[in-house]
Amino acid sequence: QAFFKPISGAASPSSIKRHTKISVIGAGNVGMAIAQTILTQDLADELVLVDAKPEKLRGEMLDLQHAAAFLPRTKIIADVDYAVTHGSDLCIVTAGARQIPGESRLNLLHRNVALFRNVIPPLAKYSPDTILLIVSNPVDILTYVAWKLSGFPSNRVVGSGTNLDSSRFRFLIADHLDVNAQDVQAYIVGEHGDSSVALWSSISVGGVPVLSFLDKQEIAYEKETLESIHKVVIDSAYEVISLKGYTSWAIGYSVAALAWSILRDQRKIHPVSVLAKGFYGVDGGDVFLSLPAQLGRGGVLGVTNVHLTDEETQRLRDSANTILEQLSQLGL
Ligand code: 6V0
Repeated sequence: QAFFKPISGAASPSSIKRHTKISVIGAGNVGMAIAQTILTQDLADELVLVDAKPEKLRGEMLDLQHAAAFLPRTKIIADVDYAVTHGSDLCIVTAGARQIPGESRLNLLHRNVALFRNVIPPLAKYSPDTILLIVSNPVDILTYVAWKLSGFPSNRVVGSGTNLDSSRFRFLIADHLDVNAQDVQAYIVGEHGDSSVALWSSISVGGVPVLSFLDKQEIAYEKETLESIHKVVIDSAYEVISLKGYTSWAIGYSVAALAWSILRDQRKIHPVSVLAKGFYGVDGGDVFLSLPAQLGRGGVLGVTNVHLTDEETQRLRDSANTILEQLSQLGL
């Protein structure tokens, strides 16, 4: 006898509401921070975890399932077999190899490309209409690799890119000016990493353009302080890793915000890694790097035309060339 006496003719939940399914590949620090943030946001009806380590995977799945009494209802499943991901609306890839002491960045890159050969084709096979959101580093290069290996159109392959760098930037500016970070509009674009480009000319706080305001007030020393903030942003991932061993919370929130914009068709603008050829004078070849892009249910809907100074344009092209140089060593 059923515990619940059904009302005859009542529609099943799947016929009432569209079913949203998110798969997170890699149940490490970053994948689990993303998974738990997604759960708190009532974004998915089904959350799938995939990892290569079955015990760790099952442990993480059970631990999240045990929080069901405190969370919006979400079916949480986990498996080492990619068949479990079938029909996903969004696949978030955080699987990655860790750098071995003394290993070159290039060697690590080759290992991560080999890893992606095991991850991306099955995702594309089981969810041919999915959107791929790549988080594993080096994110711009691996987003390109995912695009190539999936055969998807470029609007359905996006990298988390400098979305996190930009939120660190907004936090530091807000902290310095004693305002709310959500009122700070500021973008870091280009490569997620050392060659990222801060778009100074477009920073505004509550609608006030910061640089021209400082220029009018002739507060030159403030300008220098703001410039030093970009350096702190670049160093901040290294600092967190040296202190706690990895980064997780901020990337978790940052990727969950991207997932929200995509699956809820928010059409919000995020600095994320997209196929940049043809934008802002990037014309050296197919390269993924972060630009302010509009995200919605179709994936990347477009790239906004932020005003860039000549210096910012040049830095963006340099950033593109740095990535292209590494891509040329992959032989894909
Ligand atoms: P981690 O804790 O080592 O987790 C990686 C997970 O991937 C582990 O659980 C592995 O078992 C799993 N894994 C390895 N190979 C496979 C495979 N073939 N299939 C499935 N799973 C596999 O690393 P962490 O979670 O800290 O970082 C994950 C990745 O995110 C790394 O590449 C980081 O560099 C990257 N980050 C990217 C950021 C960004 O802004 N784009 C920010 C932070 C970290």
